[in-house]
Amino acid sequence: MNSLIFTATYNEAGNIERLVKEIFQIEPSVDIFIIDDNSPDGTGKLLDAMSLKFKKLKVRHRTGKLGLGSAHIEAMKYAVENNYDILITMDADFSHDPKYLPEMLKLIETNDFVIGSRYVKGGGLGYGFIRTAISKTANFLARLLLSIKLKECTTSFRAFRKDLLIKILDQKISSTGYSFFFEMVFIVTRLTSKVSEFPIYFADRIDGESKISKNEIYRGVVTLFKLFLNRFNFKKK
Ligand SMILES: Nc1nc2c(ncn2[C@@H]2O[C@H](COP(=O)(O)OP(=O)(O)OP(=O)(O)O)[C@@H](O)[C@H]2O)c(=O)[nH]1
Ligand SMILES: [Mg+2]
Repeated sequence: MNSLIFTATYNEAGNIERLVKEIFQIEPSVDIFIIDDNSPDGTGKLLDAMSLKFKKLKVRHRTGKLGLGSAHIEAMKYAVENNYDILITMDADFSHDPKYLPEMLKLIETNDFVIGSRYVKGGGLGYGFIRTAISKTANFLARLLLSIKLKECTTSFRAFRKDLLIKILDQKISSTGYSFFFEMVFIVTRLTSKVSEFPIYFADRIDGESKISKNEIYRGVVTLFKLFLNRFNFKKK
């Protein structure tokens, strides 16, 4: 099976080279696709230089910070257009450890969707008190209001099979920012029951700063309530 690993970058110059090297070390058979949103710290230039060395690394540049959700939708389209069987998405800051990739690739053989979970037995996270509380509250509300059975619905360490990606891209997806991640779990769990979560330890970022803004949190709450109001009308296309 040919697999694509995707990550989005915005100011990840301190992480991205090491991440690409580690992924290729752990899973030499995969390709990597990265979308950089014209990072002011030069991540894009670094990626261009790296893609000359690593032929299995493909880089797409966008003109500015167009949002994390929209980058993930582009990655889904890219995976389908280029005929990959599997797409795995992850953050570029080492919160998602590449050591979990072999387990994910194994689990996706028998599932349509796999998510690395901080909230199942054996999982955990390295955030401080406040961010842990925000993350737990967001997951609790999303699960409750959208009746999602998975314990994790916000982190982006995920694997998708191609057939599911095709179905997902047929649906209406309204988020462009961080709320994309729970909206996607909402959509996925309505499209298939072959989903699996496995425990991961989510470390705080190794280098650089957080990009999540108060505005994103506000937009997340609005999206959650919109999806809640629409959930009984969800129709598969
Ligand atoms: N291309 C692109 N990448 C983004 C954008 N926003 C965030 N990212 C990347 O998406 C991933 C997740 O963003 P993070 O800032 O790590 O979000 P977080 O994990 O919630 O917060 P911290 O780990 O505390 O920084 C990282 O690889 C970022 O570089 C964006 O607008 N465009
Ligand atoms: Mg992060």
